[in-house]
Amino acid sequence: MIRIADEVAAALAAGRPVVALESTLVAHGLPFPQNLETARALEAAVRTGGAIPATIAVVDGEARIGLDDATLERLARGGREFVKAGAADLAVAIARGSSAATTVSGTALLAHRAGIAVFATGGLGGVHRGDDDDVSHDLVALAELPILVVCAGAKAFLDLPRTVERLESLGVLLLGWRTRELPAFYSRESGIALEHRVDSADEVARMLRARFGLLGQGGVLLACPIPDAAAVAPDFVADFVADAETAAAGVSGKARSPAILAKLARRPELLHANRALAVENARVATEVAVAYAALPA
Ligand code: PSU
Ligand code: MN
Repeated sequence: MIRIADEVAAALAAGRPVVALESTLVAHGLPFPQNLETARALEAAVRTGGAIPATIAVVDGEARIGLDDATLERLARGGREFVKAGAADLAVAIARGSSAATTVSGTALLAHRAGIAVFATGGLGGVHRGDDDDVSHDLVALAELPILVVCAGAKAFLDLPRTVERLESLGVLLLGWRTRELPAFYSRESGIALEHRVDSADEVARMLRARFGLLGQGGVLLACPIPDAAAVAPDFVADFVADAETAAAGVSGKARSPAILAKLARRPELLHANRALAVENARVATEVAVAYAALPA
């Protein structure tokens, strides 16, 4: 059973804008208490922009679309209680009555099942460096589901050129928000050129309608650069990523990204940047959700 919070259900029924938010970023991407503060800031950014936030997680076996503040706090404090679940893992938590934080793939699937088309996160999963076989399910899920994911590109410690190639092979539409360069999570620049720059939320909304309606296609990725004030210089990031990767050398599979992020979050400027980019993505996603809901039928 999918349990949709009253406020979210009412908005969906009335065709008002809703923005999905994910829970792995909260439970496994940022340390407590900054994770709770960020989760609340993401919801606040969506409300300020005129939409209803729907943070998604599996709680005691129930797929939940929209969490109350007490549950958000339980998620943020939860540590191991909320296992990291991609789309493939959701059934395990649901069948066992356990709890799970949902990744981009898990969140996108549940958002889609609930009828939500716009979703904001921090950074997408992708192809890990040095291991072309370690590819996040995020990419495939995005290709299959008619959903918009707004993110600051893929996370900085991934192989960005290979991630972009993979998105292209999968047929994901990759758009740059007011940029022709793929953002690199903590930094605004990656050196990777994007074919499609978009400048208005309305333009993105019309692309979504063409993809999801007329063409019957899957996901769109809107890559949104971190705000200037919080951005970190690429060489500075590169040094810390190298250290974090060394520290996480023995960690593979699902635990790998959280282990690297945990190490990176010890640098105050990177922790601050991660929060700032996630909030910016929520803000931009809200603009698009509002424009999408306002499109004439
Ligand atoms: N963005 C962040 N922090 C995160 C994530 C995104 O700022 O922790 C999460 C998302 O849930 C994404 C996951 O789906 O990291 C990717 O994990 P992996 O590389 O194991 O696929
Ligand atoms: Mn992985």
